Amino acid sequence: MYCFQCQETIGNKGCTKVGACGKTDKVASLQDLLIYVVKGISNLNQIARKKGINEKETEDFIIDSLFTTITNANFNDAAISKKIKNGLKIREELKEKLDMDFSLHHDAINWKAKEEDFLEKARTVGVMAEPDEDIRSLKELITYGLKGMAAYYQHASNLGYSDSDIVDFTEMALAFTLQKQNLNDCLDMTMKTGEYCVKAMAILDKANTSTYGSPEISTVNLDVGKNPGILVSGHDLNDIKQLLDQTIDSGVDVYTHGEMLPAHYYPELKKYPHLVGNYGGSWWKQKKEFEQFNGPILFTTNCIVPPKKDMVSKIFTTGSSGFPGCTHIEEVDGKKDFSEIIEMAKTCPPPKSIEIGTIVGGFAHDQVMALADKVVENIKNGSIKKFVVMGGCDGRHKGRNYYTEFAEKLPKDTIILTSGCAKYRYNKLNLGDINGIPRVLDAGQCNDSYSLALIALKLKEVFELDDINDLPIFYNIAWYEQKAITVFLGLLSLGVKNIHLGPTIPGFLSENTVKVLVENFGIAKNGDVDEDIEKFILN
Ligand code: SF4
Ligand code: SF3
Repeated sequence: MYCFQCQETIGNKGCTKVGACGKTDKVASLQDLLIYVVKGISNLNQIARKKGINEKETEDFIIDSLFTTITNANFNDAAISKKIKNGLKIREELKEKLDMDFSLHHDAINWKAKEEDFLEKARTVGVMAEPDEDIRSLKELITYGLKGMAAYYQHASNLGYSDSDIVDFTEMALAFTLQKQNLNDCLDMTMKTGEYCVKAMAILDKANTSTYGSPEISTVNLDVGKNPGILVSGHDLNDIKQLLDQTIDSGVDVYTHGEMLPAHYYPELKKYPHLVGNYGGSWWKQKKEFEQFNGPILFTTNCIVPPKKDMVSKIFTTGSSGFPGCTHIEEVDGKKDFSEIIEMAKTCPPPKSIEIGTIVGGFAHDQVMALADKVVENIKNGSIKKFVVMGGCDGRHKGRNYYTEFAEKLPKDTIILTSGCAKYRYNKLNLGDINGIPRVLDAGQCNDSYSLALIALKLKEVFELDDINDLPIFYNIAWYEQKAITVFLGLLSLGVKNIHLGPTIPGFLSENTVKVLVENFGIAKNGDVDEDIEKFILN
């Protein structure tokens, strides 16, 4: 295996024996093959589209496969093998429909092949198959942006919102990465990917707000109730909505975990009285916290941490997520039947309280726009001097203490705009408010970083600025997995410069790629807390 797609990659170079995330060599190899099959199918589907052939099954396969390979989403080798077989069948059907002779590299393997043949093939198609370090770096940057886009697109599509243009671009960009390329074309494709990252976040924003209403400022309980509970993790709001419907009057409460916290902000979800609170902290603390929860856990997406053996039976997965031994809930005719989880919850003791108090969130674009006059007034009278965008991911890396310390040491006239699970580093610090405006404004999940971009664009308009970079905003983004790359590319495409990334610069970026990003966009790694505050906040 050779995997360097996330921030935890070993030595900031690559995981080669086993993933720091817990991914085995076998799972990593099968994921490589799945991505390769998806790229081949994308190539074919581009030709098919030109002939007026485009099947929803093919689009769904491309999106689901990309999502499946996101860090901490799916560790299930059998499920990934099944997806590969399905892809190879789709490829055969496409070839028949096109009635053309294609001699693609992966023609040597077909859906009837054994798993060992898959693994042998996988060894030849991983990231190292591209020999040029810089081209490899950019091809992977594009692919990771597409993975995050696919995740956001799938959530939107689950709510009935789709845009073939986004999938068409995804296919085109995937096919691009299969071909021999030069540096300039790779850079152009990277920027183009950024534009589509914004489109994918926009369609998800539309899907979520049209279906569940615009997020409202909401106070979320951190303590537990007396009923048994089900803990829902991941990012898919359609899953938690179906579970909430199925648990009405069941005597079972529903809690959010990690990135599901923003479910509490949506009117159509917060209305359920048995959605009682948010349990625990960020994803990487789950091993200990899940045991204390007592009830079953439903993963709708990433981030799964490989559980202890005795917890496997209590963990359920759905959508693109998976873990060997955990029950996977499939969708049948657009519906998911969660009765097995609900019945299990009824036999479990209520969750153990691990914290008390509340947190406030729900500052997505509509809420901040509603506060716009107040915000502008506070900027004009000098009460608010600076905004810091601190969205992104959390993770286990020791250097992430930086973000807690940074939030604590920020001058009291700064506002933190956040989204994603990065917020768990500072959202319980009680940083106070500025004339009634909380100093931590949580827009929601990582995909809601779109809200942060809209807020910046609105401020630019209000202050009649020509350049978004003239705003008093400092971007200090924490990354971990590929959705953060999607957000990052989206921000670049919107013209945002001088983004600071941490706790490490992505290991998949070659020295030359980093140089290009530094020269053209002012990208930098976060540094020392005091120095960064001095340099970027006080100046
Ligand atoms: Fe390593 Fe991250 Fe890949 Fe897991 S996803 S194998 S931690 S680089
Ligand atoms: Fe977090 Fe996994 Fe990225 Fe959605 S849950 S932000 S890391």
